[in-house]
Formats: sequence, structure tokens, C-alpha cells
Amino acid sequence: MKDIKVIGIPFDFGQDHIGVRLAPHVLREANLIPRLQNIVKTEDLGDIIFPFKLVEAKKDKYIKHSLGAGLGTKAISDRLEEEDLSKSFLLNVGGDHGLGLGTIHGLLSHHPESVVVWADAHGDINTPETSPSGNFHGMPLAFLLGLSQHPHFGWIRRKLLPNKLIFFGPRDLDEGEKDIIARHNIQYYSSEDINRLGAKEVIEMALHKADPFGICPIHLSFDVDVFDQMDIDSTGTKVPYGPKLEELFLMGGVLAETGRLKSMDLVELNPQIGDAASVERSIALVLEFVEATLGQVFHAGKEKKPMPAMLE
Ligand code: Z70
Ligand code: MN
Ligand code: MN
Ligand code: MN
Repeated sequence: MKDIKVIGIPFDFGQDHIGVRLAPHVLREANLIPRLQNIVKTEDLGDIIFPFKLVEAKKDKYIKHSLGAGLGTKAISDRLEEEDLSKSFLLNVGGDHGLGLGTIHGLLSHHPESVVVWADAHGDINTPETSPSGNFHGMPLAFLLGLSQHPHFGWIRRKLLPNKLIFFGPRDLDEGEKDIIARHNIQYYSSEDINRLGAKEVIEMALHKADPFGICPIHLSFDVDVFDQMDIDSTGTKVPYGPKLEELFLMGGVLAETGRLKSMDLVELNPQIGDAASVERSIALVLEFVEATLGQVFHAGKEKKPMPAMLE
């Protein structure tokens, strides 16, 4: 890989907070692009444009904003499919986690064998039938695995195999999600597992099971609510008892050092949640994480980057 491509995805049909669509803008304002430029040549591809969420005249039975979510994720997938990613790392800046259906579906056209690490406090694997909320950001994996059908998602034509999916850090799963995860034997490492075994050990074990020969490209779908609620405030659904900060940074580093981490989603940062100081702190943490992880993607084995100051 010789450069980074950044694409803004202000997709917010997956939940009811409006602020997530502002995250690509505020991260650019906080110098995301120049900071990545310090690592390696970085190209900003701009934003994918979505219509604003309208109040629905008639609520879909199971999925809120299902038309926007269906058309929006298709637009994301199509956009990623047409992009030349042969020599680039792709950073997708959301938006809510519903966009993961679009990014991963599009990436599977480039790398059909991809392993997906889903770092999240949640499972995001509800079907419309098991969802307690009707929020699409709790469902993208059910569509990606082919477990859900819905008229607005009839465009889906690729599947992620359950043995290529790894959950990292979940601690707030719905009953229906637990069933699905058990039934499909999906790898699952709670924050308790991570704090007990260590992120390095967990990721190495998980990658070995998903890809014993160590040849598959890796996509990291990073929901910022995987951070403990004490570490991040500006996200819609904070959950306590998250993995330690250092374990999360280590996870990014271990993935980077495989040399196979090719892409990443960064989702659910909401700059309209929290007071000014906590918004600033949340943005700083997210930037540190991206910078540390991509620094290791491009400099693995060359020089050791010091730990970010906030972890010392
Ligand atoms: C719940 C649902 C969720 C993020 C909340 C919550 C899902 N399982 N995901 N916040 N990021 O409504 O399906
Ligand atoms: Mn999520
Ligand atoms: Mn989440
Ligand atoms: Mn929410």
C-alpha cells in the first residue's frame, strides 16, 4: 500500500440522533487529513452525499428510515466498488454504523476473502424481527451475513461468511443477537475476555481461527462506543465496562502489524453529544486511535511510535 484514501460517509439513517452526520466535518476541522499526511500521502475523496432524513409519513413495520438506509447503503457499496483500492488503505469516516453494510459489501468486491473485526460495545446483528428498537445501525451484520431480507435491501448480492467475522469488545447484546451469534458460531470476545487474556492474545487467536494461513485482507469496523463510557462521551449509546484504552490501541496495532489491515470504518462519533470539553476530548481520542493505528500500518517494523501521550 502506498497511500491512504479518506471518504466521508455522513450516513445517519441508522438511528435517531442527527449529530453523527457532522462527524466527517468536525474530524476534518480537527486536522484529520494533515495528521494522516504526516504518516503517508493521503487523498481526501470528499463525502458521499445523502438526502436529509425526513420524518416518515408511514413507519416501516420493522426498520426506521428503511428506504434511506437501503438506498444509502447501496450508494456506499457502489461508490467503494468503483474506487481503485489496489494500492491504498481506505478510511471510511461515518456516520452511524448502519453504513457498515455498504462499506463491507463494497469492499468484498475488491477483497472477497476479507476478515472483518467488528469493534463495538454492541452486536449490530439484529434482524428486523429481533430488533428491540427498529434502528438500522443495530442490524447491518444481519444483512451482510444474509440472515435478513427486506424489499429496500434487494440489491445485496454478496455475503460475509460467519467464520470471517470477529466481535471485539461487545458487552450489550440483545437476546436475539446472542441466539444468532451462538447459532452461527461467530467468534466473540467480550471486554472481560480482552481484559483477562490481553488484546494481543485475543486478536492473534481470533485471526488464526478465521484465517489459519494468514493470507486474508482485514477490515476493521470501529464503533467508537467500544471505548468505555469513561473514555468517550460524544456517542449515542455509551456502555460501561469497556476494554481498557491500552487494549484497544493494542488491538489496532496488532491488526496493523499483520500487514493485512486494508481498510477501516470509523463510526458513531456524535459531536452534538456532551459539553464542549467532552466533545473535544472525544475527537482527540478518536484521532489518536486512527493516527496510532495507521502509523503502524505504514511503519510496522520500521520504527516504534511512542505511545500516545494520553495513555502514559
Ligand atoms: C441495540 C439495537 C446500537 C449502536 C446502539 C443497540 C444497537 N442492540 N448500536 N448503538 N452503535 O437497537 O439493536
Ligand atoms: Mn455499532
Ligand atoms: Mn455500538
Ligand atoms: Mn442510539
